[in-house]
Amino acid sequence: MTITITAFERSPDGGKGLARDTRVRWALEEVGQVYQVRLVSFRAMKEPAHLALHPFGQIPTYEEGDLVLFETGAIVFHIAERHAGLLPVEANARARAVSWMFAALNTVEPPILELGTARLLEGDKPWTRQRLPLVEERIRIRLSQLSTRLGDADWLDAAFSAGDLMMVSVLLRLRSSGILDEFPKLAAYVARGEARPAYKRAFDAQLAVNTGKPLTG
Ligand code: GTB
Repeated sequence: MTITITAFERSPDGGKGLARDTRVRWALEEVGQVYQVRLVSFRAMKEPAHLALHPFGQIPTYEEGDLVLFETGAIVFHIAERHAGLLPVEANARARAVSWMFAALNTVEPPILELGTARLLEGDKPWTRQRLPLVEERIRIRLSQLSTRLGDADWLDAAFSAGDLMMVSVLLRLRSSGILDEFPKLAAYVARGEARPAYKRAFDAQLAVNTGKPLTG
């Protein structure tokens, strides 16, 4: 069955791979699923046709036959459940990998998103100078805990899983802040994720959309 996802017609990051379609592309590449992409403008996202797919008028969405999904957590979980390669077969290891997916989205990503909000949307507010260090400190606490747990391992729980895919995707949002580099084990962990051939294919595909340059090779 054809899989179609939606992505920004032009991502505000110009193709740095930070928009959330990249993590869905990455999951599809990891499991070897071919997919199509429908590009949507900011205006089209708020129109009825797209709102029927995504109640909050956002990207990405995922369509497969009569199944329509939104929320990258649900989409990546669906892909991982249906295809081999992103979740361990052993039941307990599988449950732990799912825990890491939730941890990425519910525990690590929120303070990282707060930093983006504080800088981009509230940067001109008089209280931002006082607030920023508090937000950054909350991120450092989480990264310190995560780094301790990761230790010298390559991945969070033995083999690479959808939990790592989600965690690396979330941490990538931090790179431009410099905070990630304060945690060398996590910076190396993210680099390992980015070095995966499936990630590179996903990244190149979104870059091609955002630079208008066709994929080669
Ligand atoms: N919780 C949802 C999920 O995980 O699927 C969040 C989806 C979401 O935030 N989508 C964003 C969106 O559609 C795009 S990814 N925004 C448009 C809107 O809400 O009107 C967030 C994003 C956007 C841009 C950058 N960037 O340029 O760096 C990074 C991340």
